[in-house]
Amino acid sequence: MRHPEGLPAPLRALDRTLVMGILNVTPDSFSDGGLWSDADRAIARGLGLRQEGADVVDVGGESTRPGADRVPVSEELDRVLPVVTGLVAAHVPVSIDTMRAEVAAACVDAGACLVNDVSGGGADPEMGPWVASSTVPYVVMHWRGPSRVMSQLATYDDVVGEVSAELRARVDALASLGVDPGRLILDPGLGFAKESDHNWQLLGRLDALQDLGFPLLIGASRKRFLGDLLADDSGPRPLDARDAAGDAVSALAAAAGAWAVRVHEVAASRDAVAVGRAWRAASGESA
Ligand code: PMM
Repeated sequence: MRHPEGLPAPLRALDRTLVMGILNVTPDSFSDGGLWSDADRAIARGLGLRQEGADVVDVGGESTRPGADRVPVSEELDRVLPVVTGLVAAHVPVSIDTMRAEVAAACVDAGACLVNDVSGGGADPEMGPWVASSTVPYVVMHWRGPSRVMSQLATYDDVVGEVSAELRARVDALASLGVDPGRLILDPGLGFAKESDHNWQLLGRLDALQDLGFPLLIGASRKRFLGDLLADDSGPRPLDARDAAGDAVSALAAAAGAWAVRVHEVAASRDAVAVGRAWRAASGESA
């Protein structure tokens, strides 16, 4: 497995797709909003995710569900910092899911080992320069605009070509600020300014995204396109009944050579990743 520069040694030693467990410390995230908004409960949940087999726990303090408004930076910090600190103290590898340089810096100072930015540096002009000054890996997710307006931005002639070109442009912008491209991870941003069909086209062409030459992170867990896929007469499949479909995506992403999957339910995704890895190895590809 090709890992990004700056990843802690115990994670670099893993020769498989990593599993990132999701911990949203928000009152309003679409899938787990409100469940872990108290710091002690959030820390307990993070420890639980680690025990289930999460390689990294991704802590986020701002909902990105379609239509969501931004929260003030002080509130985001109040939500995430105690949780990051508590998990780091318990030796859990932590990633911070934020679009703000100030939050990224505070959490990395507190011991977070990775920054996951759904805006790929597009939301905060301070983020790129901060990333250049830091040493941790940085996730550049494909993003076209804030959650409040993103569903209006889901127009593509060639979604795979356009997402690839827009990710490439973000990488070039970061490199021009002095960021070492070896520290970057790319993510197609499933569900972010994407309709269901756009997400499937991106998943079906992970090879094209791999050709960009960076480790890939895939976040499909519990998203609306899985609910739409499994819809029946009563409507889309509810959030809490989408995990088997998410596990299938984890297996297929690992078989395609993804660097990591970002999931709500960790144990089954660990198994799914093991299946994908064996499948890939049997086809003659390295992990
Ligand atoms: N999705 C969400 C939040 N953060 N980060 C990355 N890198 N990729 C994603 O697909 C992604 C993300 C929204 O989903 P959630 O509410 O289930 O956390």
